[in-house]
Amino acid sequence: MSARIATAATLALVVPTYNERDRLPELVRAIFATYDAAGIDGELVIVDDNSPDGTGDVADELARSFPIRVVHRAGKLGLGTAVIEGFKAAEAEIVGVIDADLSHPPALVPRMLAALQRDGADIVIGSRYVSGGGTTNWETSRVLMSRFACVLARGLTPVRDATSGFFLMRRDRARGVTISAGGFKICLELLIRSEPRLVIELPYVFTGRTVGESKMNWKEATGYLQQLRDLYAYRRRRHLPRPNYRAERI
Ligand SMILES: Nc1nc2c(ncn2[C@@H]2O[C@H](COP(=O)(O)OP(=O)(O)OP(=O)(O)O)[C@@H](O)[C@H]2O)c(=O)[nH]1
Ligand SMILES: [Mg+2]
Repeated sequence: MSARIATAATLALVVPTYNERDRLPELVRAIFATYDAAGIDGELVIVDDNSPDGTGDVADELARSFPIRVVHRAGKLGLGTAVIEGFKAAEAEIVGVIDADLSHPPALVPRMLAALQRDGADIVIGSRYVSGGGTTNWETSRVLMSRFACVLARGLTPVRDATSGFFLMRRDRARGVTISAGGFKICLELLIRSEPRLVIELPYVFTGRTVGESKMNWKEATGYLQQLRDLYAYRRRRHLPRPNYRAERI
């Protein structure tokens, strides 16, 4: 019997899903088309929380045609822990997160990967709030809330879009990071607790969800305030220096 030596992929994108059955196939096709076009040896990890709409079955079906690992969790355990579980299930040394609702353009991923590999960044963030970035199809109230959330985080990090759900990082930096109970904004959590030396933001235009239900509610908002309180305390306790930081133009 001949042994096949499997080499780990370069990049693993994690897609956390909860009731995203209708959008997932399009996202998966777009991600692998981007990998192909850019020559990226990439994999995909879908972490589904037993979505009532059957997203988990759709993911299993897609895994027959694409190099996808599917992690099935018993119930809705939250976005933050889904991302951390996805990172653990990945083999690649560079990991990232992209939402399933087509809000984030996979076409930015090759640029993000280059910023990690070429420039030695520890975290690269797809950013709505640096020059060249923006939002479309998002109600003004959501934009204002999102901007306010980012302003509240400015005492923790120089990053303009610290609540972004679209980022890449080195997996070894995420290892051992324990996220706090209210850690819904996983990017912010990792930006502080993984203690990066260099963070880069790249602009993109976010598209508000066109299908499905928004999960934004008061519970999320108060959870975010708790998360901020924990992170400010953590940063003070650890006397963390601010990382080197730059925003790039596309
Ligand atoms: N596995 C898992 N995924 C989740 C959970 N909550 C949200 N997600 C997924 O995480 C991503 C981001 O969630 P969204 O609901 O789009 O959050 P948002 O962008 O802040 O708000 P809306 O787009 O307005 O709903 C999506 O791919 C969701 O399907 C969860 O509890 N578990
Ligand atoms: Mg969304």
